[in-house]
Amino acid sequence: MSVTPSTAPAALSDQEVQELDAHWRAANYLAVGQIYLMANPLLREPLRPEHIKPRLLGHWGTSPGLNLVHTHLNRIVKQRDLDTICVWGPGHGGPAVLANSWLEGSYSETYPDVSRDAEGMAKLFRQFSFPGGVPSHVAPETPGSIHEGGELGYALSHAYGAALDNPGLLVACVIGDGEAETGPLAASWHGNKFLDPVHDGAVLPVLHLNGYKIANPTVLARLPEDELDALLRGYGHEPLYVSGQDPLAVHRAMAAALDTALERIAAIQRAAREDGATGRPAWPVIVLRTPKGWTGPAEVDGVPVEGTWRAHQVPLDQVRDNPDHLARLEAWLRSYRPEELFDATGRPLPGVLACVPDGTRRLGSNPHTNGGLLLRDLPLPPLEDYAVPVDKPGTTLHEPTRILGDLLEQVMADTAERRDFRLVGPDETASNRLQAVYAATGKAWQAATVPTDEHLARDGRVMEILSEHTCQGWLEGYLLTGRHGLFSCYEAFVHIVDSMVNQHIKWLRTSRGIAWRAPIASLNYLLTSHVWRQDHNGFSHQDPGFVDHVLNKSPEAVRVYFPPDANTLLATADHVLRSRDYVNVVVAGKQPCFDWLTLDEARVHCARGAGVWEWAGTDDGTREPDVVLAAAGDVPTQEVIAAAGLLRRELPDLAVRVVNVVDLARLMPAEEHPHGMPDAEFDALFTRDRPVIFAYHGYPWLIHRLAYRRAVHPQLHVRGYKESGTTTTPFDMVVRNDLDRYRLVMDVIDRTPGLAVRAAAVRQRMADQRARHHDWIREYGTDLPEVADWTRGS
Ligand SMILES: Cc1ncc(C[n+]2csc(CCOP(=O)(O)OP(=O)(O)O)c2C)c(N)n1
Ligand SMILES: [Mg+2]
Repeated sequence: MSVTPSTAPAALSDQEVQELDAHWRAANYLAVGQIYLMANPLLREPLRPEHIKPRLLGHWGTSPGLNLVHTHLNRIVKQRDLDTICVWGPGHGGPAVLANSWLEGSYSETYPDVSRDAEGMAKLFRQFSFPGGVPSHVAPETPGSIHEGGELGYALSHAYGAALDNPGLLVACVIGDGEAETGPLAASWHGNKFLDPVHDGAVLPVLHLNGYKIANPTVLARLPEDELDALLRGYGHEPLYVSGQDPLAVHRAMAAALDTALERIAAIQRAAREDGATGRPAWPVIVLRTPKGWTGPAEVDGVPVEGTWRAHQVPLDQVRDNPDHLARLEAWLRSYRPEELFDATGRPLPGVLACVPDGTRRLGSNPHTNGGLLLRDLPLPPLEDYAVPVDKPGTTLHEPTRILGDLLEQVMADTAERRDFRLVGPDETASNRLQAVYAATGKAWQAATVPTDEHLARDGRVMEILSEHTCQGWLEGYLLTGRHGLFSCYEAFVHIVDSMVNQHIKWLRTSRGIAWRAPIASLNYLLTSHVWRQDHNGFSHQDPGFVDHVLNKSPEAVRVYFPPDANTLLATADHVLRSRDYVNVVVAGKQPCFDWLTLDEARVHCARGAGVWEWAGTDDGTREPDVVLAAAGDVPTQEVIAAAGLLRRELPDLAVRVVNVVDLARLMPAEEHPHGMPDAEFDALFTRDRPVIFAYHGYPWLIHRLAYRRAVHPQLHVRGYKESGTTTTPFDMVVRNDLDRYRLVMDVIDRTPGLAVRAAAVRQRMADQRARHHDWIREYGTDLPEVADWTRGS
């Protein structure tokens, strides 16, 4: 099969082509200037070594392609008055996006000291990748960006997230051909099976086939054309090809491709919105095949550079010391004919700016890229409508996530018109017991359906794809453009997005320091189907380490919650869904769990983040407790309460304080985390010197890490998951990891001074119980009746 360009040349006048080319040359000039120059920005005098930055940093190779896309997006945005943003996958091409932002004036409006004249150009150049300046990548500091592009792979899922529920928005998305090799990017092509042409905007991918990554060719660039074409069509796209290296011909081809793409998009949207078409449309994708480092030095020191992998970063790297490199840089810069692009004061000439749209239509000024400006508070129903009654703690059971599902159903119903809340997850919404939401909205789906399917809907706002990366990327794109959402995930598999969440936390951390970036809704995780209750799946599904991972990150942007029952989960959810600029990790089980707190108690407990549960202990406040039993997590809470009950019965004169921690960061020092407890408060709660037996949901080391500075730390003994997992009974999981009530009682006896001898018989009974448990489950396959039927008070 032969692939012919599927676009007709646009009827551009020669003047239009010249103006587009002038804009592109100006952007290229500014990109090169940022990489190399710290003085003499307009080359008003011959280039000398002292004009050159001492450290040459940045990425040239992708920049001419990005500049081409930006120039041509300007044209169609202006011509068609489009509401458009662009996600720059090769975000390492920061010089290109900054250059365009400066040209269109967005940059100087955002940063007035970098004015659109010679003085501002000098600053623009100098600040790039310079100490105290701006990052070399597209970053939160870059006007018009929602995507860092440092860690490759997330461009297209971000673009889809931005387009969801933004029916008037066009989201262009440049995908590096290297980036296209990543797993996350490969999965995200399928976003087009979820995008509703009626309620969502359009995504226009531009596959940037410059042929190379850092040091290698790219897979897609070396496929025979018909194979690439088949691949993209297989992804459900209609490819439009632009290729060449003659700038004026490429301008014409690119303009034609964009015109065609926009016409196709308009036709798809019209068919769906006006004619009720329900087929899955083949959305256009532009394949842009131009040389890497196009217009840069063709060869350097005798080796080819332009159009090869050598163009990736800085093509001439000894400019200060090597006169030949210096002369070639000057020739390279002058090849853009800056005197035709900028006036005597350094301002871009009118012809250069002819394609640039105005005001908020400019890509660097579109409010969708500063989503907090558009954010509205989420309507959250009164928690009283969902709370479970608790007459006596530990006597009734509910599935916490199911209760939360009822609340989320209402949130979905209340946002049916405004469409600014999405629930994402890798195929686990129902498994995680949140299926009540389906009563209010369906699962987004544009592909084929069969009669046995359930809850699939073209306009659904639950997003389920078995790609945690894609879920994460969609949600990030959605939040960054000013909406709300929740990601529900199996606890063990959320690790798949470790690296993505790193980047999002970095983004939030940096954005907090940028005055013009308005706060956005937090990224909320509900981690369920957790380590302690993997009844179906066992060891492969057991890993509570995501919390360890996120707590390494900027503390000001991370919150971790362990609500121990249904009402505390409601109070926590209410809190996180109202919060801004955080990554909130909420870990809660889906299995029946004892109700400990009424809604009012849950609210104050969550507000405190950690507190004494007086009713559970024997610490009557008349003297210091002999021992503290602490818990974080639903299963550890149950074991601690059961252990406290055993101690009350077996050692009634022992003063046991029961502490529950719902907000893990409270354990951190106040100087290290905004939620951290001052020492005085911590010492009062946990004592300075009594044994503290801490039953924790995850890996025990984390609690030591968080509490190592506290006075009581030498007395702190943490029980948690120690990688002993399998498919077994719920109680056996805690026994295997020494987190069970009997082991906790033994810990108390072992660590409380004076108890070892006095309570030797009690300790022995506890050990015997563990032995009985061992034999019982092997004989009957279920937990001991006194464990399985345990309630507080029994
Ligand atoms: C996930 C990830 N892996 C590796 C890198 C290191 N890296 C930076 S740029 C690059 C090559 C990118 O090639 P491509 O996507 O084709 O971009 P372009 O050619 O437009 O520069 C690589 C591997 C990265 N940034 N992210
Ligand atoms: Mg490339």
